[in-house]
Amino acid sequence: MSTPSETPLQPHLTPAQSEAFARDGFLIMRQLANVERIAAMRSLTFDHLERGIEPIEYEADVAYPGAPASRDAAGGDTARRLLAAYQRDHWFSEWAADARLTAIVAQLLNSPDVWFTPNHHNCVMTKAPRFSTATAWHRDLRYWSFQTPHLVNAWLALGDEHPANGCMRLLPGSHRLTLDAARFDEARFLREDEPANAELIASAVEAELAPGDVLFFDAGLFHAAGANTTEERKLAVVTSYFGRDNAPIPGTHSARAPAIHVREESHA
Ligand SMILES: O=C(O)CCC(=O)C(=O)O
Repeated sequence: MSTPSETPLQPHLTPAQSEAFARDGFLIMRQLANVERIAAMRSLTFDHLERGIEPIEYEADVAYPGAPASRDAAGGDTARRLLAAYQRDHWFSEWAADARLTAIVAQLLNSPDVWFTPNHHNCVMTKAPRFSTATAWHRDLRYWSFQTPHLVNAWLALGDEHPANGCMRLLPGSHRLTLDAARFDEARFLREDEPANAELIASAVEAELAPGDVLFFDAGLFHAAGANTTEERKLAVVTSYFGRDNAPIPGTHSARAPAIHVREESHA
């Protein structure tokens, strides 16, 4: 587990970190959340899973290859995500608006003001042993509707993440690419049988994380993840943000619930 201390309240990215994020589309910051916070969020997650507190997305709902065919099939009641994390408990809403977290997001978005969107991610990923499925290569932005593509996700590990339990896999620099429609399938995943994608997919890196580490990534970055082949659930809290240059397009899913202003210029 992480040490009891957290990083300073207003962490400043080094020029090298800012450049790495611009170039690669992701940045891992270690130990942003402390033991107490991680323990509280883990225990809430297990409690909500145990009590089946909705809204929950089940493996059967995503219908990825290998997923249980329906909620009634074996493993069909395996929770993949606890949705609406922000609304579940103060530990989650405080994390989404945390000063350290949003200070980093502000720098990555180059915006002194930061808004949290409750309409995307806003969840605890609960990748389970046995019935979890792999997630193919995609950009989160593919179904999001914003005025600009400038959004950043923050993926907080509530436990160790590594290839065996299905950690995130990333294609560095892929947020800057424009790709032909022929390289995608109908659900807008990158086609793995398409020779034109081979070199890109071969550039994948694994995001290994320890509890309290945060993977920040551009919502346009291609990423994927494997199934959990271990005996323990893998838990991560995922939140998404945009800055002053952006806003959800009215009338779309991205505008359904109002965005929450989690960082104001006066804090910058
Ligand atoms: O943990 C996973 O399977 C990846 C989830 C993911 O990529 C997403 O929700 O966008």
